[in-house]
Amino acid sequence: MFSVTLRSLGRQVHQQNKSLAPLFTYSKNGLNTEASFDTKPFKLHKLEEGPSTSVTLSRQDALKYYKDMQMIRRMETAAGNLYKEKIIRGFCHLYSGQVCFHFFHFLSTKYSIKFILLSQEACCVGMRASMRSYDAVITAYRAHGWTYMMGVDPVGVLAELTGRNTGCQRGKGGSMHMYIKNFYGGNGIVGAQQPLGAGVALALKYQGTDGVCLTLYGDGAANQGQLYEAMNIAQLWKLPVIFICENNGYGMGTSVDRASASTNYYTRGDYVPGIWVDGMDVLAVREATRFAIDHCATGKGPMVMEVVTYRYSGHSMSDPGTSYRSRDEIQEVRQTRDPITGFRERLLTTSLATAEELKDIDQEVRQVIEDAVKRAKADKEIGLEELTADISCNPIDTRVRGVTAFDTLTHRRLGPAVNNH
Ligand SMILES: Cc1ncc(C[n+]2csc(CCOP(=O)(O)OP(=O)(O)O)c2C)c(N)n1
Ligand SMILES: [Mg+2]
Repeated sequence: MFSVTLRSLGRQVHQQNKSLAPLFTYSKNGLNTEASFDTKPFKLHKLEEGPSTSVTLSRQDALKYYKDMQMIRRMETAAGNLYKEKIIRGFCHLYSGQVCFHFFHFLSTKYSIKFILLSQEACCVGMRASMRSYDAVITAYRAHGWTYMMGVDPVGVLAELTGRNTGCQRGKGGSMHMYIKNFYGGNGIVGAQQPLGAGVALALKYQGTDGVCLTLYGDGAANQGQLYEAMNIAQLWKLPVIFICENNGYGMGTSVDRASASTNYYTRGDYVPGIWVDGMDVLAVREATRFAIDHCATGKGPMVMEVVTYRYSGHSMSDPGTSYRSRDEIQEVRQTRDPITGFRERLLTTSLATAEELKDIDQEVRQVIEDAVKRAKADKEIGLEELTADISCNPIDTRVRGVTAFDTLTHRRLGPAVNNH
């Protein structure tokens, strides 16, 4: 039932990665300062030239990407455990390999609605590596990894999930509603962020910057009409937006082959140029993103990027993810395409890092996440008076409906507005 397309693509990627001979430069201590790799070829739609398939990686960047991917995976594992302990309530979609937890925290502490997300670390780490400080991002509900990559530390993410005042939204947003400067969040309605991303791109253009908005959505959301409305206006107005389809093979329990008349998502913008990218290779994602940003920032209009990845877990915490695909399929991806294992092997075979160094990073990451979990459990929740604060940037009405229309609460501004255009 699983996407035959994805499975065969996965095998091709694996075979090609194995046969690609890296080039490297030795430094004195026997470790390389830099190495070059070939990525799997990008597939192009309405483009004469694509990103370079020959990529260079510095040792410094290599260690950073490795650490970031491990941090996201451990953070998501910790979120999964906190959810199982019932300390995180509500929605939770993980992004590890691609995992994501959504959850509406404060108002849903009494309900145990389960959700999870899975294995897509290379996607956000690779994209972030090519972004400039003023580029923007908006994504769907698998937002934890992106929140971290845009500058929130693991305490800010995990404490948000447990609804504490040290969470990045002071515990009022939860899994699907995390934000920081230039990050327009987690959005829980499938497809809703696609026109919003075009709007953010319009704002960037209107303000006279050459900033680009990375607008992410899943393969399931790629069948939503509003995506095509957004693409139409983006092409007409040459908006600097990259429509990024994270194709993880499934929308909830439905495989791409069952849901989409065309699974070539990179071509589905029709008149919008597109690129197909191996989303399990952080370097391929980095190069493709650099290319797409350059395209959009130079006034050529939008671009579509299909990033092929996978989710190990079910859709959410309540989905074991085994009724619509086989355990063998998941195992095969873990063994042949895992973004972290594959990258680790590359670093070791090219002597960009030693096994000891990577072990030290693993240990450091483990400690950071352990400490963040302690904080996420121990920190305080906000008081009731803050529950209705900071809802609007410039509130017209200072009274907010409470449990009933007759039981109102006061709206106050406590903190500065973020992303206030
Ligand atoms: C408008 C809307 N319809 C349905 C849902 C329920 N729903 C939540 S996630 C999801 C599947 C989305 O799949 P995909 O876009 O591939 O994202 P992934 O979970 O694979 O990251 C659906 C149907 C929703 N949240 N919003
Ligand atoms: Mg999907």
